[in-house]
Amino acid sequence: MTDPTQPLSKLKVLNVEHYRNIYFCGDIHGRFDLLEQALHARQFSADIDLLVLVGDLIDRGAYCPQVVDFVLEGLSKGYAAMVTGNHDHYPLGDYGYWMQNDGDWFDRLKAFDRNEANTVLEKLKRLATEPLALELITSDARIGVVHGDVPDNCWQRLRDLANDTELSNQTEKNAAGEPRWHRCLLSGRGILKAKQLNDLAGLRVSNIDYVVSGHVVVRTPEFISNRAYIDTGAYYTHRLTVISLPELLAGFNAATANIS
Ligand SMILES: [Mn+2]
Repeated sequence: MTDPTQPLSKLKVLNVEHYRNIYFCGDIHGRFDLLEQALHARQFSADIDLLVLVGDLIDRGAYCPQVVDFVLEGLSKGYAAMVTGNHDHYPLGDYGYWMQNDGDWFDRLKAFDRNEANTVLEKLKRLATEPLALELITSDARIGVVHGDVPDNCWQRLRDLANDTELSNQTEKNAAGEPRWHRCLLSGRGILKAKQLNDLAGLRVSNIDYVVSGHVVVRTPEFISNRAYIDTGAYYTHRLTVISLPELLAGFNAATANIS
């Protein structure tokens, strides 16, 4: 089993050109029912398609263990790739903090079946070691994936941080289980500030074609500059966004056309 104190993996570069279809999925938050529906509607094939998750797999929804099992299987079989969200790190932080932040499903599971809860906790610790950022090489573009924000809106800065061995060995965490320098990656809400300051152009991330994120709830997938926000608040809106690569690229093209 994975050692939870090991340095977190940060940036993973994946060539995904060989998949038939690539889908990007917003924050699931335990809504395995919606995930199943969406994959069925898309005729998702675990043999030839890839599902890219922007993090926050657990908490709030009713089917957290099912989401965890599906994603763990997908990671090992190659039909899923993910970045971690803030909620995916809570199981490594203070228990009380997690419980106060929608982890109560786990408390109930523990009261009901302690052994099963321990098994699930081990799986959650394994998921928390997944990368904070993905860099996907597709035949059309290089696409970054993070749950929150990119440090300094510069993908090269992220690469440099990920390669910094001193930072990589840093295991100090806050109550939320997050190593400090990762905070903007996991919990950044730059889009809100940019909207407030009316500086949407400032959201552009340099040194990468496009960036896809979750964490901030939007009504429908929102495209601003070279960024896409795809968390449509599944756990309470009952709408989980699963968007294909061509749909995503069309969204970016439309956003670019609006600016010029
Ligand atoms: Mn989040």
